[in-house]
Amino acid sequence: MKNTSLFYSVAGFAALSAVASSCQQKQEEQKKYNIVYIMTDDHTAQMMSCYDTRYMETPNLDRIAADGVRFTNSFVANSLSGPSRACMITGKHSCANKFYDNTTCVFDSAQQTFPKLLQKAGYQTALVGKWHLESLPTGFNYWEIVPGQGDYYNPDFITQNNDTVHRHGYITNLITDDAIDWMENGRDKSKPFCLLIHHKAIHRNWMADTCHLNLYEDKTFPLPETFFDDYEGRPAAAAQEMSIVKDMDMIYDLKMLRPDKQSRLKTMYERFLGRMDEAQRAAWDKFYGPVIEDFYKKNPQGKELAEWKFQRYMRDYMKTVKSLDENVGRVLDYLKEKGLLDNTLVVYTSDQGFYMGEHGWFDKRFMYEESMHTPLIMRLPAGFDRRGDVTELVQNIDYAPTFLELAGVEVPSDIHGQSMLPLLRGEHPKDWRKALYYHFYEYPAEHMVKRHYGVRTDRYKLIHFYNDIDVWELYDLQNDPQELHNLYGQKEYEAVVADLKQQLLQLQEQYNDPVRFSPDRDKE
Ligand code: SGN
Ligand code: CA
Repeated sequence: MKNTSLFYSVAGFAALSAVASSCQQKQEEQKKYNIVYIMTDDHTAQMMSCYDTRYMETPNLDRIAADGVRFTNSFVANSLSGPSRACMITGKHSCANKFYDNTTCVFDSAQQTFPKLLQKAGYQTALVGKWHLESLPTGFNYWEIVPGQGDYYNPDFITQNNDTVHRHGYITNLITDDAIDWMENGRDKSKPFCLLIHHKAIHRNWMADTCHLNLYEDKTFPLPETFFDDYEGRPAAAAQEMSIVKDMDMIYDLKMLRPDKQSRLKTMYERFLGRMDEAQRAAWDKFYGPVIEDFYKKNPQGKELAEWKFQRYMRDYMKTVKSLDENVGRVLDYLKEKGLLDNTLVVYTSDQGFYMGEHGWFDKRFMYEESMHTPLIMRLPAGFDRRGDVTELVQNIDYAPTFLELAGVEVPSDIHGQSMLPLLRGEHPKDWRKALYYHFYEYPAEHMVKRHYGVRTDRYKLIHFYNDIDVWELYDLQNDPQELHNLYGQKEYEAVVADLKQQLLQLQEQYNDPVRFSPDRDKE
């Protein structure tokens, strides 16, 4: 692939000059950009004020967007943690990186990843936080990860010698401490660096830091319009088990612990509480005690209970985001204080989106908007003048080629994604993709979201649910942004469907996905 990074064009020009002195080379070396990539878990754009002002303020995240760009059409390829991380780190869809789901896969750590390629090119690479790919990280000068999903309080970390160490404190603070410590004391400062900060927050069960427990309690949020969705014409949506009303656990998710009450996930919640020290537990009980008492006294039922669950979910989620926002602020302040901001690309994203009550849900997995969409904002280094919104269709497979190109490393031809650098320079390439491919595999499994693949253009979305079902869905995102009306099978959309099926097949062929739609069977 052609190498067009800003660094390289400067370097290429310099190489043409008569004398390429060692002094010049040194200057060029210093020009190499650093990359700070912050990825949270399950943080959805609805809960970031730079995307959505209805719910909460995220001033530090907004700083990134205000000083840089906000992607308005940013999506994942497979809306689940492990698969999403594998797509991101390889720049390839699940069918190529082979990490299809969280439950059966182990990432083949011998395969090509962008940190390995950066490291080979002289970058210092580091990863801290959630990894979730089962095999140990490779391609990093430094790493420290949490086992599996990690814990909110006093968590364990796996260190590079495969030891498990126990740390005291709240997870989001600890991951940030580790990241800043590596930037300050761990790396070779004569080299450019790429640091991946992978937060555990805001994953279920949304346990806030004790200092934030009292926030947002005076706020009441309107139920999303689709909260009581009846899923008409959408059998896969009807079959899920991620409903706030039906599936949210009163004790584990909503924290209504009382000795005489039982729930499916009570033991897990008790295990989480068991990690707290006395002071943390006292602060926790001080806050939740009165909430629990009030809840069981009032004993809400039916719609009143549904509304109560939604409000508690929103508040817990927001409190957990609050820590994140503050800790992103700490990273930005560090970079600023050390004079690194001008030379560093700062990326903030999530491993996928999340439902905040839309369709009545929490969790993700579906190709429907709130889950397939993921926040993506970037603070750009000097030399990149683009500001405001980038509206092109981008996907998490694009991060790897973007970082490689930024670093002046040739992008291997087997990478599926496209470098976003032209977009960051303010260009609107004519050959930019017109359709995105999506494939979700984890079924049967928790939350019971059926297997599906599909294609999304700027206007339409076509989804095929398969395996133990054979159902197609078509949405006109312009007229039906909430995806309530499945138009598949309607005569006036036949041409649209035919066109989308062609695009779908073309993408499945391009990415060599063996599980693909069969046009011949379709004609039967
Ligand atoms: C856990 C959660 C699920 C969640 C998956 C995947 N259950 O299993 O609600 O969908 O993680 O999330 S829990 O009872 O353990 O909280 S992912 O973001 O890691 O893919
Ligand atoms: Ca996740």
